[in-house]
Amino acid sequence: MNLDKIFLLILTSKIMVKSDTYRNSSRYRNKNGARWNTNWLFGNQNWFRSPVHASSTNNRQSRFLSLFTVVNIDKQTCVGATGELGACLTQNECLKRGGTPNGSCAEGFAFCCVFIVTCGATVRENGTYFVNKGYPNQYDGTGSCQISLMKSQVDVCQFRLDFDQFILVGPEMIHHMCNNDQFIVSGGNPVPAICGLNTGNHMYIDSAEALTNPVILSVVTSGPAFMRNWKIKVTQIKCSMPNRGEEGCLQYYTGVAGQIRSFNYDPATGLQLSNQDYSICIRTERNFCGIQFTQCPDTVNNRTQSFTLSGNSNNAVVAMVGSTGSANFCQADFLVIPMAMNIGRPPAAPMTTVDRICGGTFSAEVNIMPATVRSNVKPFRLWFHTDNTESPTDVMNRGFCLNYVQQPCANIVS
Ligand SMILES: [Ca+2]
Repeated sequence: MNLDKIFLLILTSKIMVKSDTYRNSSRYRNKNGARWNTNWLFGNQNWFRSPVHASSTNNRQSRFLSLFTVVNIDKQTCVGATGELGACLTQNECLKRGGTPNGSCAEGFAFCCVFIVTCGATVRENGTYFVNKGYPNQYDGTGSCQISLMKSQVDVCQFRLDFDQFILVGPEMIHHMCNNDQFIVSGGNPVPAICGLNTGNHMYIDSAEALTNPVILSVVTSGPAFMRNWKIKVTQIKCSMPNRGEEGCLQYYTGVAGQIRSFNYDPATGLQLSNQDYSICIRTERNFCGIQFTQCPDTVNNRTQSFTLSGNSNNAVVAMVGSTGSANFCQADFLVIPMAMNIGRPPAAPMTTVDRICGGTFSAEVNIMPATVRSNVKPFRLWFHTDNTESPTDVMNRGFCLNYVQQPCANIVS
């Protein structure tokens, strides 16, 4: 008899005990006088609810039906003892699939099976964590560490990468190129290489339904000593899942309000990365028609540097807008917000909006004062572009951090 069967037998006994306990303790009558029990198993987890007809000869049969229900709901998501998400499995099944039992679940009868891999692994499990060699210790080595992502099921369309920890060497100071360390994604849609500090950020990688080639995640490390650390959660998303991101969006946000940051944005040590080209999408929530953006607070620098895309950010730099003009327009590095306009402006005729915004201040007008910028066109989608040059014109630019709030359709004045 294998471990799985033992597990089921134990579970059966447990259900019997529970069922009898509840039969004795929680018997009710409904309005017509019929007696019934509501039998909750696994308490707060709400895994399983089964009515038990107390006076019925079907009691035993009912409990056997309950057993099959329990078997079917196995493999629920659980939280492991060290905080990672895993799948609730028997120890046997967990080890067979290459996982690590990490704490218990199902009231102690199963294990929270966590999948953690490092260099050289081929991943087939949804919810796998890609960590640096020696994790949870930091890594101070050089070389290339890569894993291959295979789809866990044929109808997977996307991989979501959550950077739970992402500390690599940042870009060089002159042109902000990731020359020492790089995180590279290949095999899916084009993804810009990134480096530096990206903890808390994320990426979506599209992989069309019919595609079977692996998506490769690589961390290349080189240069002087540096204590690196990475832990990237890889979630596989089926084509039909409601949490699927819109196609072509490297970043995808949901919710009425949130925060968007360029890669390696950090008010203290971060620098805007060169050679970026990607789109950032925000799901339009129900009954919302517009979106507003403001710069994040910057508690580190005297003058806020939470939107510094071009110019010398050691000094105050105005907002620059548009793609042409005699001065203060955006050609090298910019954020595209379609039909952008500052709020609080009296409507002009014709209405003046811009698409590209750059410079060292966030505003849809050439101005030294930060503004709240709105866009009333759907979908809510931004594009970020940087070239391969910074110095000597562009110095100490940090990229952007913006807070967004969607606006109810009722509030939109066209
Ligand atoms: Ca540039």
